[in-house]
Amino acid sequence: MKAEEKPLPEGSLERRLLDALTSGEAVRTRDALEKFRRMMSYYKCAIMEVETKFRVLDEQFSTRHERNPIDTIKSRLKSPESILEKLTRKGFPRTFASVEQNLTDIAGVRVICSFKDDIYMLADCILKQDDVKLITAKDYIKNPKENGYRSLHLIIEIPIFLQDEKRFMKVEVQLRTIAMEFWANLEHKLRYKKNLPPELAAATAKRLLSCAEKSAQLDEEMGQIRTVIEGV
Ligand code: 0O2
Repeated sequence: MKAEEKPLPEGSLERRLLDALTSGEAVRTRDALEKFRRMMSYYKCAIMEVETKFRVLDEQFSTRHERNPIDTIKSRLKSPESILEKLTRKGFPRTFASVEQNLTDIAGVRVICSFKDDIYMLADCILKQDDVKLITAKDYIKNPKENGYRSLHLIIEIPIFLQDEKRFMKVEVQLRTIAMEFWANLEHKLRYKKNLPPELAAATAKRLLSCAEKSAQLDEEMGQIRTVIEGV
């Protein structure tokens, strides 16, 4: 025999939870969460597409020229907190449409190469592909940031093919050498050290700038040595 269902006592935690979950606001929250998950999954698919493009190029170079231009590929989806922080900081509306229109770095793919020349060679190969559209390019290798930061940044748009639709997604591609990655990771740590005394922060930034320059010289020289070795 089915036990008779007792109504939850007014004001009890269970009752309040049930009311909250069935309220209009909760339904809106659930819908928004579902929409957010779907949007992020499209960006995840875009990351997969871009990673594959780079892996295919690396594989082809490995068989054709017996070398791998890519050392590592690192990818990330921007966190919900960073998305909200960036929308607020830039004064954009905090809506789904605004994320897709205004933010170009929800999906990020970082391609790390041993040699600087391979960065430009890979960027060229990717941009020649007929399903890749270049939105913007920032060459922080030819024009390093004041703090010494170097990398080639491309914002590209690529199609992803879903069950019943094709969507165009933007992906930020950062191409850099192992030395540039090493430097950027250390500099990133400095940026988030908020309790560093100002004099020490300034001195460290100066040392980092000097390291960036030495590191760029090392990249240059290693590239020249490779050209000599491969030319023999
Ligand atoms: P995360 O966690 O890596 O995503 P904006 O993104 O609006 O602040 P902008 O001009 O759109 O700036 O982008 P920009 O300058 O092309 O660079 C964006 C990303 O490049 C950063 O993302 C970093 O990953 C990297 N980057 C740029 N400048 C520096 C730098 O001086 N030092 C280091 N370590 N990384 C840098 P996020 O969103 O800051 O972080």
